Amino acid sequence: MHLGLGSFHRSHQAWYTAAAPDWGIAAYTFRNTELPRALNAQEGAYTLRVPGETDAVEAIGAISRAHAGAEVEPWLRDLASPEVEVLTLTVTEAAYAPPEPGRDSATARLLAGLRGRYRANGAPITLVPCDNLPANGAVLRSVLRASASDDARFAGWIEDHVSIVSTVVDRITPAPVSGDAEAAARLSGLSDEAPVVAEPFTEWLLCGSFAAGRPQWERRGARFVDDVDVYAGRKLWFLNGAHTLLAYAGLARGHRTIRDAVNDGRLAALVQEWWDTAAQHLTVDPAEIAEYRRNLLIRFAARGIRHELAQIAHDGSQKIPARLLPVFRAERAAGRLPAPVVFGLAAWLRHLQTGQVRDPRAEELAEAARSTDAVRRSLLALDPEIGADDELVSAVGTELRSTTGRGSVLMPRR
Ligand code: CS2
Repeated sequence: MHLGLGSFHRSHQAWYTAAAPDWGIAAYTFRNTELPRALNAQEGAYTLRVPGETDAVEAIGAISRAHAGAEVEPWLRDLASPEVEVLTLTVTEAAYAPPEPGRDSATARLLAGLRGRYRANGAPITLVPCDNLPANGAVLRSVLRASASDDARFAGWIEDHVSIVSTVVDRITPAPVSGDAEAAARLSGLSDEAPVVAEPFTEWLLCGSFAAGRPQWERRGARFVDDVDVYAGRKLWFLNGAHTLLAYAGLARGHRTIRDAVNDGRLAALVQEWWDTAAQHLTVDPAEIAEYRRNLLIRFAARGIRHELAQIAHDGSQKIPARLLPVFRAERAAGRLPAPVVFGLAAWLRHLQTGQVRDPRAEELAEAARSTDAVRRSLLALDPEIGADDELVSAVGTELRSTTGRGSVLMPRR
């Protein structure tokens, strides 16, 4: 089963599962989108187009059926079935929080589903969180622990029968744009109402044990490793951190896509400075980091991948803590104030001030950004420790106000 049916699931986990014989995916989204209907009309199949030298199109048949948000019954039935041995999740960073009473959420449904399984037969199952959070398995484990703590037996069953695997996932997969279906049809001859476009690069690292069976994802190069933390740092800081910087600074400078932003010399320099800073806190062979950085520049500038900055700018309050703040803390501990983070936070605040913000904490953040002590309040809302750092607060304020020097990066291009 999968929870969080969208383009990324279909370019990543479903693509890996497609090579595993005997496995199929019951895919769920909690949004009531058209996507499940479109997919079911095609028996779950869809095309994945990978622009590149060959512009390859592949038909993927891993999804057996798809369900929209309102379909709670099949969700509970599937999750109670011992035939289901693995549940992968792509629910966004914001979803990893204990459920609030009476509110529907990914964790509320997950908990309801697991409770149903526990009562029905208690068959073991493995959860595979695939969101961009460090130690995503440990985070999900603590959310489940906190949520099930009122029922000791159920909590005990979770400990003994629910494995949680930590992962690092990677494949740049922009939201669909008009023209995708035509392009897929032209190249493949297949008509597809739900096409996906993704870059050629893909990576999946998994760490932990499986309580029951699992698809042979390694057939397509997934790697089972003893420790994912260092890979998580590499991915979240270097790729996602650069994405976040490019998104906020790029929007301020009038760009629309990652490709445009990274082709802007000033922003490219900012990204390099960020990578130099982050590299000091990662215990990875410098040659490997250099290679990773070179590849990222190629991936960001790839033709045929229209990755909108506005999409990446969503949910900043949930993304910045995983992408920029660990390096910030390490730099602070070494007695330094890292300029790229100061700059990134200023660019994020500038973005909040535009009012065009999609974020689970949008209201609170917009309010903070309007107040007289806007910088401190916004940073406090992001993270209390960050907001209490006077030197940072003052540097971010200066950056926001300045129209020369580094601050001019926030100015629209002429
Ligand atoms: C992006 C990611 O939208 C975002 O915030 O940074 O979705 C990114 O494209 C993926 O993590 C790449 O693997």
